[in-house]
Amino acid sequence: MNEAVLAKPTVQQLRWQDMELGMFCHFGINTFCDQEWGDGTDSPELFNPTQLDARQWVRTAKQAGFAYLILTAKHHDGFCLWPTATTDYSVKSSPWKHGQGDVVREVADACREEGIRFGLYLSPWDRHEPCYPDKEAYDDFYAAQLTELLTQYGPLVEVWFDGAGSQGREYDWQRIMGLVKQHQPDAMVFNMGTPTIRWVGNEDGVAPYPCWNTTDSAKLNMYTDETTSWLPETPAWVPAECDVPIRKDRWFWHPNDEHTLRSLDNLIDIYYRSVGHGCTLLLNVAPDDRGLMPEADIKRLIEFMDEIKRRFSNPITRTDGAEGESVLLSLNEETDINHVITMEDIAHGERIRSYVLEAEVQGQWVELVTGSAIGHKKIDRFETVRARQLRLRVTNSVDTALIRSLACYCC
Ligand code: FUL
Repeated sequence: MNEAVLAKPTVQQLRWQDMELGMFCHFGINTFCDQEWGDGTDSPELFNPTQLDARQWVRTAKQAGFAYLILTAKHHDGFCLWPTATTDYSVKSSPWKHGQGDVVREVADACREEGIRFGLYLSPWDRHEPCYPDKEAYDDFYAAQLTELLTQYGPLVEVWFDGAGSQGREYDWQRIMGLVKQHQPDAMVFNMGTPTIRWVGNEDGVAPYPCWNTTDSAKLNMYTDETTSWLPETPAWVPAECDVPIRKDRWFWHPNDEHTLRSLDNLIDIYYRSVGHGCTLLLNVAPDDRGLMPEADIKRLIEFMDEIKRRFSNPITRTDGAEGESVLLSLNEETDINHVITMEDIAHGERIRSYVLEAEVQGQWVELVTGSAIGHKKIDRFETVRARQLRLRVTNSVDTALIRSLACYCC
């Protein structure tokens, strides 16, 4: 294989992969009904957050170090968080702000003000809409909803297409993709149609290793054969996004449910197995029925991200932009190390197919770790060694290995 045939990311995909961390916000009629999947019959009267503050959501995301935020504009129950012209089943029919409010607008504005990229989730499966069983009528309905979202809320970083509930159902993906291309050409497309990013295959927030970025390996790395529904124009480079809720199995907020909050250790493990495997982590933190991020979730989230910053903000030493089969990192004096973070320059594809990390300990080179994919990022951890030098040796690559950075840490 050579450079010419190697799959490569687009500029938009590269930018997206660099973000590494996104916050998912599931909010809607379910928030007021203590449920995950509304059947579309809950009254809009129930939607009444008394203190909704989108800035508090976005500030939380920013403080934690997230680069983007994705909001459920419509979940499977069909209730719309924006005053759509397509249905009355929306905020328009709710007591919140006397039917004059628009949650999508408030979150979009807050994201813009705080410098967080904004994305939207629009469930294809709609359990409320009476025309849903009529394929053509619903395709029109869905296209109209999507057009509103793509044209009225500024630049979107990602459009999230959820496959749940749609098994065996065909939507007009050609048309849907056409709308995204027309109105938001830079937005990532999650999972369906001609995706530019793919579901990692589970809702635990963890990627298998290796998790190559290419479509031809996606099947091997996913637990489903989802790729079969992709359109033929799907690009060869389709990086994975790892979505997971901070409260186990709870995408929406539920009362008296703090015990489901994931532990700090669990979240750190998720980080190692998502970002640390070269993927993007999309962590769901759900606003409660006041319309605020719950204090307990914020506390856990900040604890989590503070710990990640503590571990990885200050490398002992680091080198950028190296090339070739061997990269040496001198530590000047004997130093304890137990983590190495390696990034490949993926603009040119995933050239590295296997590598070994070695440390010079008391004059001897000892093997620390062997691996295959590096891709956007690989975090390796190992028993602490007191080393003078660190060496990355690329044992197999399809072209000259390009190392964006190599850094070591002691955490
Ligand atoms: C799933 C949905 O069914 C869940 O409710 C949630 O939205 C999750 C992100 O995707 O497929």
